[in-house]
Amino acid sequence: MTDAVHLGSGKVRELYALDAERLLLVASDRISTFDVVLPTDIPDKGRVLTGLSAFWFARTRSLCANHLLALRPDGRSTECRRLQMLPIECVVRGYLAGSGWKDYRTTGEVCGHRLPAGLKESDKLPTPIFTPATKATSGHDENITGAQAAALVGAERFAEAERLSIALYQFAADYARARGIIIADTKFEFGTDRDGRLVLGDEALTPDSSRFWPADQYAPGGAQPSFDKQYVRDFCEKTGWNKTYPGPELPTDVVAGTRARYIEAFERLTGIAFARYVDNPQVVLG
Ligand code: Q0N
Repeated sequence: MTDAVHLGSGKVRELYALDAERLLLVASDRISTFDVVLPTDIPDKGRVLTGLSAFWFARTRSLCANHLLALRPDGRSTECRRLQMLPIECVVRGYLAGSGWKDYRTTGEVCGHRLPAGLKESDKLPTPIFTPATKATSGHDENITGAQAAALVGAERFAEAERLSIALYQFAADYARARGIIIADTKFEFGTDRDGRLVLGDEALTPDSSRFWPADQYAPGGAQPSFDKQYVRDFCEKTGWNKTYPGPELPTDVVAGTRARYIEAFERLTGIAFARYVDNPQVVLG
């Protein structure tokens, strides 16, 4: 890390250049809710997300190439291939939530996909849909139609990104559902390598890039509890916080409960004890 050049920060992650071909992606323990990063960390959250993402990368390599080169012993840093990132967010929705639900309620469509009439909030969709968004440099990503996305990346790239995104989502959603977790939707970021091949980048199929719902509490017709952030959301609602910066400090019981939920998601999905991951992160690659 001594000569790694800091390239940028996400809300909860940092990106460094290692050399011309490699990046270092470091996941912090920061947590955001209602789009605000809170002042209190969730210990091990960065390790949980890094481990989960690496777990999925290892298991989806036959579906789609990805940027993962190595997992560092700290469990929160990954060495990645440096790509040329596409200027779109590749979102797949299997259920009607968030901006998808909002758009459906006002237009009957999501990103140009006409959906059946009469769907309720959080309903399962007849089939997963690809709902691209533009990467907003500040503020919120904006949903766009397939035609708009194809104009940004080219029709052929668009079709390939759509096919790969749906295949990845389908694989992970089926896998997670068998372990009691609904992946309602997820966001992928793809790039191209020097040979022009599409490669999955960023983090993938984590609770930060997806909506994870506890399957045993699934009840369409309203918003669903979040598998990972529900204690945080409930606490924030209770304080009467207006959801603008700065957010509230979290009490120790909310921190502990939230940390336990992240670890539970990791262990349910991977079938690996989190303590084994901390001891040797390579266990998720097997
Ligand atoms: C890249 N972002 C957006 C980390 C995540 N493999 C790559 N090659 C080139 N660029 C990127 C990647 C990746 N992943 C991805 N920015 C650059 C998300 N960032 C925001 C900051 O934290």
